[in-house]
Amino acid sequence: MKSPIILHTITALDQFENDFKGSVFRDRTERRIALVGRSNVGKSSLANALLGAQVAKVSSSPGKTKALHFYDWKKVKAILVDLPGYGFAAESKESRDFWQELISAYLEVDIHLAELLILIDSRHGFLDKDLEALRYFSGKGLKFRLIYTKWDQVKTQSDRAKAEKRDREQQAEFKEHLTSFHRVSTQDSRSIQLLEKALAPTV
Ligand SMILES: Nc1nc2c(ncn2[C@@H]2O[C@H](COP(=O)(O)OP(=O)(O)O)[C@@H](O)[C@H]2O)c(=O)[nH]1
Ligand SMILES: [Mg+2]
Repeated sequence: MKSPIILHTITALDQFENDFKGSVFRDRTERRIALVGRSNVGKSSLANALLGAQVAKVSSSPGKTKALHFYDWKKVKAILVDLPGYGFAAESKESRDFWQELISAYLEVDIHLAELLILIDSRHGFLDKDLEALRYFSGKGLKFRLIYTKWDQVKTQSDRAKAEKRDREQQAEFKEHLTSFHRVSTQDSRSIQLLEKALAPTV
């Protein structure tokens, strides 16, 4: 049975117009909180941790299907949007173009987008694909939070200090667009709670 948390899925460009006008999103004025990141960065795992349910598929091999998944995140009165991932190793130009088309179609149509969370692997910091995406979103004038995932995998004090220094340096280019950053691990429920707190409604 389909979980009531799962609201909708979009996989094709021609879905946007009808779906956003139609019954799925009619009267759905909740804030949208969107997650985006490189394939395998831990997006589905974070979505599940935040939603408190195993609704997003977690896999060790990067999926090639590009889709937008919409989840009802009642606890913070929002709709969590799992945007398509980018940059898996064997990605073609067609696939990259399709990612941009899906994202730009979404940004155009969803007037309730309130939060953009860009996920970065704590072990690596910004990779080329992340920089491309960060420049794409800042070019659109969007603000975002950075979510450093898999923080449990950066184990020693010295590695953590190095990562923190690297992140500070890398963030400089985006300081006008960056509203906050968070280090999370699905193994550390406190880190998930802190992120949830930052995303809770302010009114
Ligand atoms: N150690 C650790 N592994 C994680 C964490 N988050 C995700 N993973 C693992 O990273 C892999 C990719 O996760 P997934 O959520 O499917 O990434 P997605 O492709 O971005 O949706 C899976 O094997 C997850 O179990 C984390 O916080 N810590
Ligand atoms: Mg995923």
